[in-house]
Amino acid sequence: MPAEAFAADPASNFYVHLYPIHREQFPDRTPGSITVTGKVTVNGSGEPLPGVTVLLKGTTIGTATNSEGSYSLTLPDANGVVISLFVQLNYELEREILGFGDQIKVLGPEKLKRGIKEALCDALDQYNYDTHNANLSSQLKKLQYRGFSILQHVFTRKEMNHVKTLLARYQDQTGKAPDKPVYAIRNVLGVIPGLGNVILNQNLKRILAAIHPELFLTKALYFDKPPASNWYVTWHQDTTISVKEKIQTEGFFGWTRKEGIVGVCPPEEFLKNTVTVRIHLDDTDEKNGALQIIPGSQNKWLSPEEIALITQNTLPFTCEVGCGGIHLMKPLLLHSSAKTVNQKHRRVIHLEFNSMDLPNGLEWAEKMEL
Ligand SMILES: O=C(O)CCC(=O)C(=O)O
Repeated sequence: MPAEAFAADPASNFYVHLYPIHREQFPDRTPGSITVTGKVTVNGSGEPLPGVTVLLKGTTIGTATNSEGSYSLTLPDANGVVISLFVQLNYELEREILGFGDQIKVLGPEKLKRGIKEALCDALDQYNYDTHNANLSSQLKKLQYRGFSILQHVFTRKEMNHVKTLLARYQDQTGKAPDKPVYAIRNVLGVIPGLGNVILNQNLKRILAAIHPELFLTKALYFDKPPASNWYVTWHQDTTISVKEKIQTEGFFGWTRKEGIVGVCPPEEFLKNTVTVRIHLDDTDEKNGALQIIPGSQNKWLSPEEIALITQNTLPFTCEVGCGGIHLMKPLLLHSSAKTVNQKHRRVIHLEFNSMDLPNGLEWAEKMEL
């Protein structure tokens, strides 16, 4: 997809607009093809611009606008297509009407560039999500058999910026000194109103429903590794859940209370039923503390000796995830992470989901239905 999605050269009045087109914008398409329609007008007058060439990028498939400035182009349907619109007439193109299927957008001149950019970014993010995650069921099989799966582009840049703004505002309001930046926030959806609406987006809900239709949220944490509060964790499995109150119950042990949150190790079946979703707010790789994991180690609770034996004899996998991507993981998967070494943030929202009710009056601390 082109970064130079909108380019205009005022000297020659030569305009090139490239639009990524997303399949789902064409609900009525016949399988195997997309019909793209549109209209080009001049000088904001509504006067049609005939004879404008509309081409499928990189091909000779194209057409020209008719006497009413309209065009209709049937294109082969891959995961999406890019079209180029060439206007080589000696007019100032102030207004245009773009038609994607039945959807018509009218963009005024002052908003033209911003509007196109935003529409492009959203369409591009959705296009990227679709192309990277076309085969969701095989990605979810990986979660089952290898204990993890990485899905890129689940969130748009706009959504990620929104999340970062909410987090920064929270940090300002809670008065954390800049030299002691926040490295963790417990119950993050509870303490930052509005955050849940952004992160439980349609893409994530669809993924969760495909894993299990009755999943609900049980825990939400925020982690960063800011240079001034950098940290690491050694190899471990996640073996605790958070509950509202301590009630002694058979099979539940290792009770703790941290910042008012009660933690406990539940029977293994609850951990096996848990799905962890780590939403990455920054591009993450081994230089800024990406999670290391041992694929396939998620099937049983391991003793310290077993953990040492496995981690000393297995090459770990580094979970590189882009901003807006998610890392799905089973909590018993062995994982560790190093300090950042490049001064870059590594912000992650860590969510846990489950579909099982707790016994004996115990309640999930942060339960939220989807
Ligand atoms: O985010 C990390 O680097 C590690 C977090 C972790 O170990 C955990 O959630 O158990």
